[in-house]
Amino acid sequence: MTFRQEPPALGNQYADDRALRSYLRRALPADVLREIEPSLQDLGELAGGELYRAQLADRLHEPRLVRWDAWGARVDLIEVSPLWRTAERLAAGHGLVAVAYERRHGPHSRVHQAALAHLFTPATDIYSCPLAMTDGAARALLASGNRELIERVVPRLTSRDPARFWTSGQWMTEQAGGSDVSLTETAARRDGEGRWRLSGRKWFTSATNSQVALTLARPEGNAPGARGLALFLVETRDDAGRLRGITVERLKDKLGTRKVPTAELTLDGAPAELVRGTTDGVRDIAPMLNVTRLWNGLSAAALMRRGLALARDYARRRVAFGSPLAEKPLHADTLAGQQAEAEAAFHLAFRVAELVGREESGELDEEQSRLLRLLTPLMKLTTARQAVAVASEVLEAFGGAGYVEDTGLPVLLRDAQVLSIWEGTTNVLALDALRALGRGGEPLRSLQSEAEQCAREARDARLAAAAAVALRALAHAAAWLARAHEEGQEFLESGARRFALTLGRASALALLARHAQWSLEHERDARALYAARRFAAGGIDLITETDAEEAFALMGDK
Ligand code: MFK
Repeated sequence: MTFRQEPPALGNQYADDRALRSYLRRALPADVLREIEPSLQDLGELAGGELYRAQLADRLHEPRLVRWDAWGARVDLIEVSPLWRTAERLAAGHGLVAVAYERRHGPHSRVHQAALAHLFTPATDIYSCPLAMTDGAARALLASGNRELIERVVPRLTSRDPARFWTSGQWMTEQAGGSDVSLTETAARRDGEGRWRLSGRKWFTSATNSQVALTLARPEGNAPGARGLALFLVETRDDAGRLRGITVERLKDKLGTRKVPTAELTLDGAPAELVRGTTDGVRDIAPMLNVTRLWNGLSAAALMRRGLALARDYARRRVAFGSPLAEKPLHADTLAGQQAEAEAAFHLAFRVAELVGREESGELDEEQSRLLRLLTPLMKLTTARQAVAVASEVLEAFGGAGYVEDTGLPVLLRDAQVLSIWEGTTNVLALDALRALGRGGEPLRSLQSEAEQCAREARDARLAAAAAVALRALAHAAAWLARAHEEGQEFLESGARRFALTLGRASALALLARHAQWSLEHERDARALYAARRFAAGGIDLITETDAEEAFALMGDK
C-alpha cells in the first residue's frame, strides 16, 4: 500500500483563467483593465489558495439555528459557517456589490463586478446568493424612487465597510405560491400608528441572516392575483438583535447550497415599509429578479470553470493505463467538450453584464433594452442547464473520487443543481422569455441582429461556419414561433423550453465565435476557436416537431 494519489490543486484563479483574461482584454479599455487587474490578481490568489483550503476545511460546517438562549429567551439566531463569515467581510472589502453602484468605470462597472464575482463565487460556497439578492435589492430600491429607503438602506447594501455592510434577502416563495407568486397569502395591514405590518408564512427564504429583505404581501382589501400584491422592505432585527415579529420555524434540509441558511419563516405582525405603491409588487420587484438572474448565470459559468480547473489539474496528476489522463485522447476530448460549454456560458453571462452596465449608464437604445429583457431569462435558463451537465461530467472525470464526499467534489454537482431551480425554473423562465417577446417579435429580431453582427465579425472560415450554425438555429426558431402563434397556446407552451434553449445556445455560440475571431487576431490563440467549433457541434438547434398532444398522451395514464 505505497501508492498515494495526489489531489487536485488550484493556482491563482485569475492568472490561470484564459477565457476570463482574454475576454477582459477585448471588452475593457486598456486603462480600465490596468486599474482593476491588481484586485483581480489578489482575489484570484485568494480563491485558489487560502479560500480553497478554507473551503475544504469548512466542508462539514453548516448553518445552525439557535432557537433559545441559555435563559429561556426565544432568539432564533442563525449561525453561519466560518467560511461564510470570512466571505461576508471579503465581499464588502472587495466591493462585490459596491463596484456596480460606485460606477467608477461607467458602463464597464458591471463587467468589473462580474469578473470579481467570477473569482469569488466558486471560492465561497454560494455566498454569491446573499450578494445577488443584496445587489438586486439595491437596484429595486433605486428604481422605486423611495427617497427614505434610498438614503437609509442603499448605502448599507453598497458599502465597502464590513461593519456597515448589510445584505438583503428576497422572500418571494410561499407554500401555496411557489413560482406562481400571485398566490401569495401574506397579508399587510396598517397598525394604530399607520405602520404596515405583515402576517403570513414564507416557505423558502434564502440567506435568512440578512439585515433586510424585500418581500411581497397583499394589503388588506386588495384583489386576489399578482396586481393586488405590494412590495415591502422588512428590517429583520431591532437594535438589540431581536427578530421583529418574525419566527424562524426551521432551516431547510437541502440537496445542495448547504452553507446557505434557507429558512421557513412565520411573520406575525412584522413591521415593514412600503417600497412603492400598494399594488403591482411583482412589477416593482422585477428589477431585483433580473439582477439575481444575472448573478445566477455568472455563478453557473464560474462554477463550471472551478470544476474544470480541478479536473484539468487532476488529469495531469492521475496516471492510469500507463500515462497521465491528460495525455489520453478520449479524456482530453471529453473535457474539451465541457470546456466549450463553459466558455459559451461565460460569454453569454458576461454579455448580459455588459448590457446591464450600459443600461445603468443610460447608454441603451430601445432595441438593446429589448435585447437585454429577452437575453436575461434566456441566459439564466441556458447557463443553469449547462452547469448541471458540466458538473456531472466533472465528477465523472475523477472516477470514484468524484463520488466521495471528502474530496470536496460532490458538492459541485449538488450546488449546480440549484441554479436551474431558484430564481425561476427552466420552464418558468422559458415562459418569461415568451412574455419578453410579446406578440410583435421585435426582441427576437434584436437577438438575430446581434448574432448577425457577431457572424460578420467572425471572418475566419471555421468561425464563419460556426456562426452560420447559430444564425440557422435562430432562423428556425423564428419560423417555429410564427407557426406556434398560428397553432395556438398549447403548441407554443409545449415547445417553449426547446425554443428558449435554442435561442440561448445560438446566442452563446455567436458571441463565442466573435470573441474567438478577436483572440485569433490579437492573441494568436486558437483555443476559443476550438471551443466555438465544438460548441457548434454540440446541439444548438433543439427545436423538434413534437407537440403538446403527444406529450399529454405520453404522460397520460391510459
Ligand atoms: C447564485 C446567484 C443567485 C442567487 C439568488 C438566490 C436567491 C434565491 C431566492 C429565490 O429563489 S426567490 C424566488 C424566486 N422566485 C421567482 O423567481 C419567481 C418565479 N416566477 C416568475 O418569475 C413568474 O414569471 C412571475 C412571478 C414573475 C409571474 O408573475 P405574474 O404576476 O403572473 O406576472 P405578470 O402578471 O406577467 O407580470 C407582472 C408585471 O411584472 C408585468 O408588468 P406590467 O404590470 O407593467 O404589465 C410584467 O411585465 C412584469 N415582469 C414580470 N417578470 C418580469 C417583469 N418585468 C421585467 N422583468 C421580468 N423578469
